[in-house]
Amino acid sequence: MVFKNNKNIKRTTVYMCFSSDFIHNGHIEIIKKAAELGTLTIGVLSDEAVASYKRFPLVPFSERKVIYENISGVDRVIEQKTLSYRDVLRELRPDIVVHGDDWQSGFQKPIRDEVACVLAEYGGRLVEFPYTLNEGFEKIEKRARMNLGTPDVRRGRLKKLIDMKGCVTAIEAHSGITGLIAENTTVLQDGKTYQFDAMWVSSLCDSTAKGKPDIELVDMTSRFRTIDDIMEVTTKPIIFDGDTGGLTEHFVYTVKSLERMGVSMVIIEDKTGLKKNSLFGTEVQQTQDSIDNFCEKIRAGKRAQKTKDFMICARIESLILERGMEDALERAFAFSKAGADAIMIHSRKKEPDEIFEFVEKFRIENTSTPIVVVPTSFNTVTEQEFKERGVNVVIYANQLTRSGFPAMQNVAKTILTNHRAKEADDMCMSIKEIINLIPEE
Ligand code: SPV
Ligand code: MG
Repeated sequence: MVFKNNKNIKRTTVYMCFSSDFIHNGHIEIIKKAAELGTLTIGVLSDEAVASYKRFPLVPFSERKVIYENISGVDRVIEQKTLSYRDVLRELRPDIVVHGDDWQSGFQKPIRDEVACVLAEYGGRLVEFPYTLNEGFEKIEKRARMNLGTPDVRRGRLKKLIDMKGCVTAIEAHSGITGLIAENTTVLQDGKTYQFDAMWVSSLCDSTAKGKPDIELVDMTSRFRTIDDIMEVTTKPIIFDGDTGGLTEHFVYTVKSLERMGVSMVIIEDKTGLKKNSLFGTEVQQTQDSIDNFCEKIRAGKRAQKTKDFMICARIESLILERGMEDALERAFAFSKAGADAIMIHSRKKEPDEIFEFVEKFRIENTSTPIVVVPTSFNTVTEQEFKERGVNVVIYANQLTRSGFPAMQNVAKTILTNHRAKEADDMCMSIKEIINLIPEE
């Protein structure tokens, strides 16, 4: 008997998810096998999910989607917005989920376990095929990472990330090793992966690492050396703390050098004369620059840069120096008019109220210039709340230095107290761990 109308025959439905921006024969093989099991839907991980899971995608979602749509055996392609399959599976209820068996251990194991639980809710099945390591693919992946670290590619990525995510995070780095922490630390929570988006080369931490006060004493050549150490081992965008920017005549050279190196943003603060750290507030003598002078510095910096990607952020110290909200806002509008690509508003109050008030009032007149905050004092606010209020960059400016230093001091004291190192051993990484921490190429 021939079925003329087979609309009512339900085919087995199959689901797979991909994050890769390159396709190799291993992918094609597993897609072929999955398609043999039923009607195959491919989930392509969104750009934001890929960026926070492994690295910034070199091929955007729209193009990755087209690639998968054109592979034979694929029925349709959808966007999967998180590393977690939960929402997609509850919506599509595929009979089968296909994956390589490599996720049975390691970072993706919780994702796999969740898939198994959700499938169990409605009687779905997990089919795993042996994972094949593809050396060619590994090489391409390595090259992609190297590409992300080159000056032109790295520089432009901060702007792209702000556009993509609305609000990005940066953590301080003052050496190769702190750069690696900023680069590689990943947390998997509720089916989502979290990483820092960028690095902050803080004047406070760069100076502290060199045992010097944060008063623009560490010269630019030395600060650039720190950037270079970090850049050599990382790929994430860099935001540079340019202090006051120095003399306008000097600042233009700083802009050119930073841009050439592949730094994404320099933040300069509207102070003049001997700069002290902002967290001293009014306890020390600090002088705010005039609006006119600082606008001229911004304009000169913008004229000096060569690319569209490099950003100059104007940092306003009015709240730190207790000059009032009106002064802070007047400066913010003047500085953005002078060409500043972003505005940083700083405060040393524990309560975030004055920061929130500033953001709200600034956003009434200016909805597009990114706002940067450094919540060292007002540290109870979550990134989500900052984002909802209109903040675009959240910088964790000094936490690695503040945590590393006491840990080292404690070990030094323990050795001195015991006249040997045994008692300090539990406070230390093992020799094996430290040797393997940084793999040789
Ligand atoms: C830095 O990290 O050097 C800064 C931020 O400029 S703050 O220390 O809060 O002034
Ligand atoms: Mg600083």
